[in-house]
Amino acid sequence: MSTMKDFRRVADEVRNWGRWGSADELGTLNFITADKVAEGASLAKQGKVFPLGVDFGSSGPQGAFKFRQNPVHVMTVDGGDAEALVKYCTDWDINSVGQELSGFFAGEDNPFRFNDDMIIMPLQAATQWDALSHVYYEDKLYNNFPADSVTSLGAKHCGIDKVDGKGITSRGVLLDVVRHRGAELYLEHGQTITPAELDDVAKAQGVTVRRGDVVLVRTGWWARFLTTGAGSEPGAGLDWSCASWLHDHEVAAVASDNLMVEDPISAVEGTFLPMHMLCLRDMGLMLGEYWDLNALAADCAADGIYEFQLIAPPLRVTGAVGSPVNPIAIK
Ligand code: UVW
Repeated sequence: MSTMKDFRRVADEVRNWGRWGSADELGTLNFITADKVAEGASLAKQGKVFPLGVDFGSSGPQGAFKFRQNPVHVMTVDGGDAEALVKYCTDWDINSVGQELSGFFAGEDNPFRFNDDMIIMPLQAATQWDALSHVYYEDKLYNNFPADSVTSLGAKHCGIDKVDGKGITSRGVLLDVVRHRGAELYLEHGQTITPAELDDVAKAQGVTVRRGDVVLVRTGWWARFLTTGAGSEPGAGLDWSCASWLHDHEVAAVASDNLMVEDPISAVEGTFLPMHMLCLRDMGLMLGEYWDLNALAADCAADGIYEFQLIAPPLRVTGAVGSPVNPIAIK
């Protein structure tokens, strides 16, 4: 078990505050230069597309942890309303310009009908990016911004809306730890992934992790969830020391198919999610969770190509500390 003293030493080593200026809110996304974007795009050679997002619905992985629920999807207009709209819409002031357009929505001689819906959900409910403002400690966010600048109005600094200019698109690299270990479906809890193993997997796959890459680590958690529906199973994740590996490789962002990227049971005595603290607050490195890497992994194993163009733009939710995303890998 590591101590908070070990943690603080690593935090001092990996901290990127000031590296891209005192106003920077992009963190390691700064490693994604124009050349890097072009390098990523050059990897889309075969026209194969892999959507990496999971379903946003009532059968998602949330619920076990009381502060997060699965998405609630509600129809606000559906086929059941069609008759009522025809019958009553001329009496309803259903648009801001009033009667003039109400016949547009429905009418006995007008065939036009429509459906509308809305969704209520935590932004962290399914496939997501953690913004840099998601996790902090000792009253500081990334780049020395005060933690109390995240208020009930949202994140003034390091919100997910701040990274919009980056796309996010780069070279993606899959590190398939499940396949490397010869596991059937997934890694059991306790089988933590170390920095040395990340190097071994990359070497065995014949791929090099370079500056500005988005690294995807497959643990099999999502495949396991699809068979059990157990959203609270910890599964395996990265050991907290992988923060130094990500720092040394100048990775732009990291994502995984599990619920927290890192091992949910902390190996640093007296704290929780130490890698979150190091990545989000000290390094300024975004974390992606609940990414479905199964189809991509099967294809990489088949053709031996573990690099691809990755396109994963978050929603521009003003001041949000995270965002749903539907990432796409293209080979
Ligand atoms: C927490 O559980 C706080 O964070 P995440 O969703 O990033 O795992």
